[in-house]
Amino acid sequence: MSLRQGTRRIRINKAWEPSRCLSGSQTPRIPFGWQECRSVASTASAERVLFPGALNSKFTNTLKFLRPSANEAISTYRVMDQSGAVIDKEAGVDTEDEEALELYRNMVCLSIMDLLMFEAQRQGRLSFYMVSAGEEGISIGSASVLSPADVVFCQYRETGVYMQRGFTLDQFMNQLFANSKDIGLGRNMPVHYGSSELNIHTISSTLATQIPHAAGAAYALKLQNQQQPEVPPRITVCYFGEGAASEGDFHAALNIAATRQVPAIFICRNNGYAISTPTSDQYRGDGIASRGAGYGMDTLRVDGNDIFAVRRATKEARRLALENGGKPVLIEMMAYRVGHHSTSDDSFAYRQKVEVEDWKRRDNPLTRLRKWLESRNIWDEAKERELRSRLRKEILVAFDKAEKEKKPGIKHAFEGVWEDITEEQKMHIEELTDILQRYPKEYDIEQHEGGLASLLELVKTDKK
Ligand SMILES: Cc1ncc(C[n+]2csc(CCOP(=O)(O)OP(=O)(O)O)c2C)c(N)n1
Ligand SMILES: [Mg+2]
Repeated sequence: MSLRQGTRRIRINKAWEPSRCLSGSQTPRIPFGWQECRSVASTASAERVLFPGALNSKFTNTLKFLRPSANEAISTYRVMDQSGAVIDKEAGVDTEDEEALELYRNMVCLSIMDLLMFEAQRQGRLSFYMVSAGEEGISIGSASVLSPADVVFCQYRETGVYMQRGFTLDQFMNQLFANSKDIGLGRNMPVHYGSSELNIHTISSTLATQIPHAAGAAYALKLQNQQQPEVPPRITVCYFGEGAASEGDFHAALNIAATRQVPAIFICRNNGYAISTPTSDQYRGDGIASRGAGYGMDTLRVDGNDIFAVRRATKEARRLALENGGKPVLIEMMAYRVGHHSTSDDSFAYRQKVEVEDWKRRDNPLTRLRKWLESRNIWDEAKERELRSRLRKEILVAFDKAEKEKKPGIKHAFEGVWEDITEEQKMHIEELTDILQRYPKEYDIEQHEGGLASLLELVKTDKK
């Protein structure tokens, strides 16, 4: 099988060659990669279905519907139990003590930042915020085993991915305050971070749009990986919630990723809720993992409170995603959304407080890792107190600095889409200048870098 690219033909995957596929006269070889077959011919005596749409299915005269509710639910992969004890001592945790300590520090940092930012929003100092409580292990654990060159697409509850990849406290705070130092120039709402330097696409509020983007980017990477064999191959990693998986975009993306066999990991954070909608109202099947199997993908369900399981699963998924030139993998990470959906939500309007308290007490990615660290005698209460107090200070220093920065120049509202300012934009700039000058009390333009001059300069410097 080959793809046309200009006049060159690029070899994709040996297993796709029609000569290696079934023909009616051959005895089907199972488990041959039947999904990859392209040409088949049926014979009168065939014992298996050879319609092009469902290859290699045995004929049966038993009338029996598939009944998923009668099956055992898909198992959930774990490395350590709730008390932090490793289940398979021989397999261990694949993590050195020093690395486990770093992961723990990042998880604690994220949880403290979340608490402080949530409070800051309540004080009216930030306009909006979303916490990751209960899901710190998923974002930090999975990001910790990726290559920095892998291309990441997030939803919005993956602040830990940014933190693990090196987004600094200053960068978080500058984005949250939409100040002049924000990489996004204050154009996005809080927590919708982005970093080309860290290979993470900017977050978009519109649910699930990142999933087809990730499938498309993975297809581009598949071609790049083949064209540049001297460069280490890359994959895309796409995060989304189980609620986003109800969007059509999810299905379209997984299907195209599967049919094109692209190197991608789709990580679903199943935290039980899509704002106020519980999973019981979102789907009737066995979570999101059952859908991966439906699209013909390698799929795994993982205990998201177990950072070692998250890491091992993601590492193996990355290896699989690069097998035979590429294939998509789905991981469903199970969690519980401990916090409210966002600062605009009061979750006790639709769930019992006791349910949340129970989850906080019963299981948590931070306490599990802490128990493991303590069992190895590399962590204790004194270290915990010192770490928390140091991180709290560091976060507050970055917060104060960012709060004092000026807002981005108003000109940025007009830049970045067209190469030159258009005639229509010039009209808008004139109208805006007029309004800002007429209502100085309502619009404090001096808090924006360059004040009104930044806007006027935009029209003046435009050559056309
Ligand atoms: C296309 C679209 N529809 C609806 C919304 C409103 N909305 C924002 S977040 C959300 C819930 C998403 O839930 P999930 O994907 O499970 O992620 P979680 O918040 O649980 O992390 C909804 C419905 C939106 N942003 N975009
Ligand atoms: Mg959810």
